[in-house]
Amino acid sequence: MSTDLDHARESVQHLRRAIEEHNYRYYILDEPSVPDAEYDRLLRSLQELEATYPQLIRPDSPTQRVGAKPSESFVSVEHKLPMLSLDNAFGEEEFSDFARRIGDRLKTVEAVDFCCEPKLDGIAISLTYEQGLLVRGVTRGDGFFGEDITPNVKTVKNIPLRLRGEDIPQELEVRGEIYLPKKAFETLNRDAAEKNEKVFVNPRNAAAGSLRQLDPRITATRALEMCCYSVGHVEGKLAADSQWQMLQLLKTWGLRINPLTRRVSSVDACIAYYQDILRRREQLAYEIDGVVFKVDTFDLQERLGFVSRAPRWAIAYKFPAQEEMTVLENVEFQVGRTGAVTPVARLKPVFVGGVTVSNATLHNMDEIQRLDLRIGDTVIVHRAGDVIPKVVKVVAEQRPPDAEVVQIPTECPVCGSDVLQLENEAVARCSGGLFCAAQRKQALIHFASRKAMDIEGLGDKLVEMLVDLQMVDSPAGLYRLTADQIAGLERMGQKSAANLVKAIEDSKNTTLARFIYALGIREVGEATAKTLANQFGTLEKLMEADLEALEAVPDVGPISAGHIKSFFEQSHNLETIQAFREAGIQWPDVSGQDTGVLPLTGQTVVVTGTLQSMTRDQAKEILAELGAKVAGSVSAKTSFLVAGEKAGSKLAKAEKLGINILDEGQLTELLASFGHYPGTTV
Ligand code: 9MJ
Repeated sequence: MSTDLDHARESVQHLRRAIEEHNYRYYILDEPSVPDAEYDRLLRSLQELEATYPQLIRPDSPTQRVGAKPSESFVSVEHKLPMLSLDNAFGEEEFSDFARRIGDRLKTVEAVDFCCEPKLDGIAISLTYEQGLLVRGVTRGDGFFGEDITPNVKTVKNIPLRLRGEDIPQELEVRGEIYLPKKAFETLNRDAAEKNEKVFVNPRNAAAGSLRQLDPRITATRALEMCCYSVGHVEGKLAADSQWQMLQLLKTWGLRINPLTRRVSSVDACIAYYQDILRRREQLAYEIDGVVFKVDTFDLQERLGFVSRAPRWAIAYKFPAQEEMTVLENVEFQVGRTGAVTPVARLKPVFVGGVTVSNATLHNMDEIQRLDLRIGDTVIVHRAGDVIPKVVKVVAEQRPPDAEVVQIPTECPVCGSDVLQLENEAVARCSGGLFCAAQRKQALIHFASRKAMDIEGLGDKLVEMLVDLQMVDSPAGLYRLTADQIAGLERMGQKSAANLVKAIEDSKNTTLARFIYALGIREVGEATAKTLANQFGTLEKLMEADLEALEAVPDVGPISAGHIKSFFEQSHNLETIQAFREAGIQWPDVSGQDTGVLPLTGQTVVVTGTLQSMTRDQAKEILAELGAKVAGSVSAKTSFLVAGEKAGSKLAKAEKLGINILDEGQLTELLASFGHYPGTTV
């Protein structure tokens, strides 16, 4: 008869095999097949079983070492002091347990200061400086032996080859994390995808892959950075009594430490720090997966000591995982405004990045092929901040035998028209045009949107109803709706119906730029619509423009020029425009078009912060209509920045680049000099 112990032994063996396999994929192949959260769960289950049944612990259990064996391509070096790992806390309760344990051991938490550091998600590295000179860079490896990657480490630009400053110990081992900033990761992957080379699943794997290059010239092309957070073996005197002092010392020697490091003196302040860093996570230039709290003073650290492989005086308080595993239950196809047929993943609901996710974007069929995705597959879903969740990887070894290949439909799932894929285009499109209810709905939603005709109260749900009930078949049809018709709809009363009819009526007085944007011409966004309105001045001139004239417009390339021209060549579009005119849509002609020079032509402007006399969008609109190019971010090309209250990073960047900055008063003066006063429109 099998006992609990037998059962536990079996589970332990199973977990060890799985963890060893993940270690190999992660450390040796740089290609993990499961998300970190899943790996952490496996390791935890094993730790818990071994804690309950200590007789099952073996010296080679994954719980008994820090990582996997170093690769054989580099020389293995023994760390003079082992590079230990940190215990993790998942959730506030586990963090409070950690703080309580410290209090119990020291008989107080009142007098304990904590050093708080963001937990970088990179590769742990040890640097050895002799007489201030960098002599060695070694990976953590299994914590006891690592790989000597000195030539690669020397290519990391923010690692000093020689330390500066005073009182440097004759031998100093500094530890920290080498990582690839998010932007550099995206660029690296984009370039790799263009060349059909392997893309990395996340910045940490990209950093690992970059450091693992046998040819340091390749490593040198990767924009790696290092941030330091501790010292290892030291010969000579280290003039610091605490983690905080030590970090300041490292900084004076020219080593980078994290500028978000803080020292606090209560457990509540630690929790506030965690929450603050969690809030800023998305804005940081690099990935972090939690924060680390360390008892600050070295004498208290010594009193607390270590348990097996981790210090008792430190903890990594992890953020909710941004990657999780789930099952792809189906792939459905959605039809967008321009007919683009986009695959959407329907997932078994999974909690990731702080919310339950059941849909994820798949972009296009190329993406499905690149991922080799089949229905029934176990997949890794990534969700960061407010961005749409994304399927990043298939867990190939968990593919069921009946997993189904995804086929793009040959007919539109909404209207049944042919789905066509043009050469050189990644997306397939429904050829139904406004015959397709999906495209009609999206065209209406776009037409009514705030930056287009701005019809307040005409939301997505209402548009769906109007199209489904065949009350409106094109944007021009909106202008024929009566209050009685609308009042008959679900959840619509006489009052809201009357309001909507008024909003539709009010939208008839618009601007040329809004009208051009509302037409929904491919590749013509809000900014291009404004430029076109400014350049051509009247709709007639725009409709007559040939490719050459269109391409002469700033920001209009050959592709958008082609879309604009063909839009105005299609008879159904001309009929629609005629219908709008007949419905009474009108706008004033744009002045100044004859010379093509408006007061702010040639100037690139950025608007940031909160303005009092107008919204940011209104400010942008007026600036654009005065000829300025309104950009989203500050660069050396920015002519001036308009900074309202609570301006943040854009203001800081403009100051750094020495760019002209206008406050709201100066903006109002500038606009007034061109005849614009708050509350008026162009
Ligand atoms: C990271 N990953 O940012 C430690 N870490 O301290 C920080 N890691 C650490 N500290 C002792 N900030 C062992 C690991």
